[in-house]
Amino acid sequence: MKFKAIIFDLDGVICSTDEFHFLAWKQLADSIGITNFTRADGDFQRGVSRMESLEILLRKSDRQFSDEEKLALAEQKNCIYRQMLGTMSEADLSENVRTTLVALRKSGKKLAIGSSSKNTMYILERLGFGSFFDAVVDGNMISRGKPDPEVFLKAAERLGLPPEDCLVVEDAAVGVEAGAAGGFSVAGLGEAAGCEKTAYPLGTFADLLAIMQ
Ligand code: B16
Ligand code: MG
Repeated sequence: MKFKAIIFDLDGVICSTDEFHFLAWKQLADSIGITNFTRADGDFQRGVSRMESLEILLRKSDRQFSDEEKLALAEQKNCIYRQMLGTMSEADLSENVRTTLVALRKSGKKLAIGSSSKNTMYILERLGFGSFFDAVVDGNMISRGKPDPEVFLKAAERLGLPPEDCLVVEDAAVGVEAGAAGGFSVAGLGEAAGCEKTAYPLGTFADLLAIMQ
């Protein structure tokens, strides 16, 4: 048995909150006169922290913003995003993810979350998985965002396991970098499936069952 545990990224792996992120940033962009913020720009925000995501958006503006203004903009975006998260329910967890998580749990694997999001607990609660995971490490608990491995190293530490016993599952290139930098094997979904440092490209979330056998 190669891995004793899995550390999952949240946005883009367990759930599809990435669309809400894009729509909320787009709304913020429009409100400050940035009209050319696209989905392609949104893809660069995958996995990176809220403040770094804001910097990616502000590259499209001619204006300079003070640190105070930036904090206010990030807060404004988060309010819009939280309203969208409020519409989520257990029905928003795909059946594929739900049944795979339950099967992994039954097989005795330890399961953790390693997410950049400061809204992690709120999202897990909305999905009815607030107390499912053995460890949750999120954006509130780290001082360095992905591609730094801090979030995954902390999750492994909380599980009481070394990185080589844990598989990291990611959807973002920065997340794959973070996992590899921490000494983890990485499984990738979506764009992360094609990253050089991804050891296990996934066609679907359920492919994890074969890897973990
Ligand atoms: P928040 P993950 C990341 O979550 C998102 O992919 C990224 O788009 C977002 O900027 C970041 O969380 C921070 O989110 O504003 O909720 O703190 O993919 O690491 O689970
Ligand atoms: Mg992600």
